[in-house]
Amino acid sequence: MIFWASLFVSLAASAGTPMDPASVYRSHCAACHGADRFGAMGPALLPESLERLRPDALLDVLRNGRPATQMQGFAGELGDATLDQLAGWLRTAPAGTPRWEQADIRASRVIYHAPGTLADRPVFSADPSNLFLVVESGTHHVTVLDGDKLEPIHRFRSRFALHGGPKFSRDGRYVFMASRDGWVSKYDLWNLTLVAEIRAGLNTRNLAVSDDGEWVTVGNTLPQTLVLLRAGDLSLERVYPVTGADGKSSRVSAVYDAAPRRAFIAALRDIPEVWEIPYAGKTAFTPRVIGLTDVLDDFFFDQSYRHILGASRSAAGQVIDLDAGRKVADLALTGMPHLGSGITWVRDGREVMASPNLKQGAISVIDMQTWKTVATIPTNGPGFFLRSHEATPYAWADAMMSPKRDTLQVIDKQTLAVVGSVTPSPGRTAAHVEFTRDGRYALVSLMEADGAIVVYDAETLKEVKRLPMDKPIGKYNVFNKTTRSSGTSH
Ligand code: DHE
Repeated sequence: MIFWASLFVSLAASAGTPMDPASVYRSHCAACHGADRFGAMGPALLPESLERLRPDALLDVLRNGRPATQMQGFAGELGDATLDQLAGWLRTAPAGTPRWEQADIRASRVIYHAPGTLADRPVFSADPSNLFLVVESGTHHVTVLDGDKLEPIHRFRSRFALHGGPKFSRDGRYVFMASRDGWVSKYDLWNLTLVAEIRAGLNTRNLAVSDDGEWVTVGNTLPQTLVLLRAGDLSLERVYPVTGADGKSSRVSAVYDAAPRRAFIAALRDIPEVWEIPYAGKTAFTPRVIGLTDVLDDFFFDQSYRHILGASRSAAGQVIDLDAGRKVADLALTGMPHLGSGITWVRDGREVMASPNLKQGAISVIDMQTWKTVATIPTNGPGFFLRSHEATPYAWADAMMSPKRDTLQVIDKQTLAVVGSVTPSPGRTAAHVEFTRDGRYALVSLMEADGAIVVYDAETLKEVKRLPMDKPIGKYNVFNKTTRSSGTSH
């Protein structure tokens, strides 16, 4: 019966009469992407999940499939009109609001190794504190790299579309990764194996791990929740509906661990509030709500985690004093500063923060005492990431949102002049730098399907090595992340 229905849909659709997209979905997509479009073997197909895919890119996948995945193309089977309609339908919300309740979260949890069942020392000889995790987005894999030998020691499949920085436990043994589809994976780097996974939401921004290693908080956009998990076995502790003082609910912009405050800080996208959720002491887990005059789409903490430098997509930035619970200064920023990629260093005895800009070829440098912009460094074009290390005099900036997306510029942190550049592969996107533990080498992602991690000598800017990778995006050094290096994100 199902066969005949599906055959009928296929014949009619390929004959040029556009078919009802809901029935096409049921007959052609549901088996892999779930009857509810929440994802199964394939990723979720909800408007939130498809936000990042351009219309022509979505149609291309529907027509031609995705190489090296189970996703087949339907161009031979379904006509253009049907595929157009299907693409449009996938971008509309399902009839009822998608729900992902506590019971769904709990039921999704998979334990691969119970706590206490794996060896308490690394199963390899490489220095565990100088490992890198490289997220390869091509076919969704993660490579573990020995940061001394600059060689891969392991590679494993990840959930679909990991995004945001993986977060390490303080001792560097465990790493927690979030996928855009809401999956949280806990990986044991010493034993090179997955420990547990849970689906905390249907569409997730990022996650944070508490400094004491006890808690993981996940910030979601669908449903609009913050989810608190026990870090040990990823069991669910609590779900916070993200609802503001006026009853309006909000997507989460991002959640971070503010270690010196022993608290998670969540910025919200749709309501002008910041939530501080303490994880130690008498008021543990009860959010303290700080009202703002504008929402925060993107933000940066100073090294003490007392101040947030935040920006909304529509307006200039603001500085929020978390102790005082209010805005203390405006930031003179234009374009779309990517504060989340900001870094700090000391220049002329004063701490400065620098942020790339997603809309302008400029790096803004801000004095962390006066909050004034002390310089705007012109670059090749709008870029995503800025990186440095305590042991190098340079900061590296990409221009991946511009025609010069193949080149990274190297900026002297004292003179603020561009003093060099690298172009790993002309015409091909290169971005996101992370340094080895000692700051001697800079690793750059050549973000292409047949891409690479290109290793540069951080002093001479000469290429040292090229490690082939499948569309590598971010890479994360255990030491730099766990010691909260001021040259990288935390
Ligand atoms: Fe990201 C981190 C938001 C698009 C690659 N990105 C983050 C974080 C946030 C964020 C809030 C910090 C999370 C953390 O570390 O816990 N990113 C956003 C956006 O709002 C934006 C512009 C639109 C969106 O689709 O969500 C966006 N990001 C992208 C991309 O298109 C990138 C280049 C490719 C991809 O994989 O999606 C991308 N984002 C990254 C990377 C990090 C990241 C590699 C981690 C940087 C780090 O070194 O810590």
